Amino acid sequence: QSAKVAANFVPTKEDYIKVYNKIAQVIDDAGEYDDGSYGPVLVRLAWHASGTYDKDSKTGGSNYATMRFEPESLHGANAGLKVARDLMGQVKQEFPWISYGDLWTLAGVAAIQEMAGPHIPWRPGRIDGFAAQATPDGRLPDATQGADHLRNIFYRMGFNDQEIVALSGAHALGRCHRDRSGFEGPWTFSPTTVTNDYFKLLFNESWVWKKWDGPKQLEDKKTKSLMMLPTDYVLVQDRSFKKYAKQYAESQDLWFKDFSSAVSRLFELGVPTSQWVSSEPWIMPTVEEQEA
Ligand code: CCH
Repeated sequence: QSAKVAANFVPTKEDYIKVYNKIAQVIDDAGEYDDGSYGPVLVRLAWHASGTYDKDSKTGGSNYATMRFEPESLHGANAGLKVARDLMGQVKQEFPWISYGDLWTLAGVAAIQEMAGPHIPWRPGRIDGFAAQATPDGRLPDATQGADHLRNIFYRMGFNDQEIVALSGAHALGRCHRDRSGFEGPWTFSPTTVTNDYFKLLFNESWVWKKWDGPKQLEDKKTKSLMMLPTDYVLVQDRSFKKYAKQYAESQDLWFKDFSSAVSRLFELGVPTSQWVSSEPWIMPTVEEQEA
C-alpha cells in the first residue's frame, strides 16, 4: 500500500468519520483477545500518549505521538501498548494522511463511544514529531503510590481533584495484565462497557489486600474476582477525592458529563491552539447513530 498522500488533500470531518468507523471495526475484531475487545487497550494508549503533558514546560502530551520512539515506547508504564500501536499502524496504512496523535486520540474517543460511553468532543490538528521530543520516564502515575503522588502527576497536567476522580473512572474498562504492569484482573464485571460501576464497587464492596506474590493490590472480599490498585483505593480514602467519587457512584449522568469534558481536554494536552483545524471540537457520531 502506498503511503503517499496527494499534496492538495485536505481531509474533512467525513474523512475522519471514515477513520472512526475503521477503528470501530478493529475494536470489535478482537477474537479471543482479553474480553473480546481492543477498546480498553486503545483508551489506555490515548491516555498514555496524552498524560505525559507538563503544563510548565509545555512538553509532552498528544501532539507528537512520541511513544512511537524509544525509549518512551519502552517505559515501564507503557508495557503492553505495542498491541495498540500495532493495531493503529494497520489503520494508518489505509488512511496515511492522518497524524499518529490524531489517530491514537480518535481511537480513544471511538473506543469510549462504541463501548456505550458518552460522546467525547474531539478535533484533529496534532502533528507527527520526532524522537527528540519524546518525554522522560516517570511522567505517568505509579499505581503503588498514594494521594500526594496522584495530585503531583495530574496537577502537572493541569487537572484538579474533581477531574482526577472523573478520569479515574476509566478503570470501569479493561483489566490489569501480569505480564504488562505486574497487577492482575479487571476492576468491574463489565470491562467492555463504560459504566460508573468502578465508583459503585469502590463504595459497595469490601476491599482487602490480596495475598499473593505480586505487587500490592486489593481484591473484593465476596468474589475475589475484581481488583483495585492502591491509587484507585485512594479515591475513597482521601477526603477531597471521596466527595467526588461518591457523587459519581450516585449518578452515572454526572460522571458521563464530567468524564467527557475531562477526557476531551486530556486528549488535547500539548497541542498548540494554532494547530487545530476547527475552533471548537467536533462530536463524532457513533456507528449506531450513523446508521439511524
Ligand atoms: Fe489506568 N491502568 N491508571 N487509567 N488504564 C491500567 C490499565 C488501564 C493507572 C494504572 C493502570 C487512568 C489512570 C491510571 C486505563 C485508563 C486510564 C493498568 C494495567 C495500570 C497499572 C495495565 C496492564 O497491566 O495492562 C494509574 C496508576 C492511574 C492513575 O490515575 C486514566 C486517567 C485512564 C483513562 C482516562 C484503561 C482503559 C486500562 C485497561 C487497559 C487494558 O488493556 O485493558
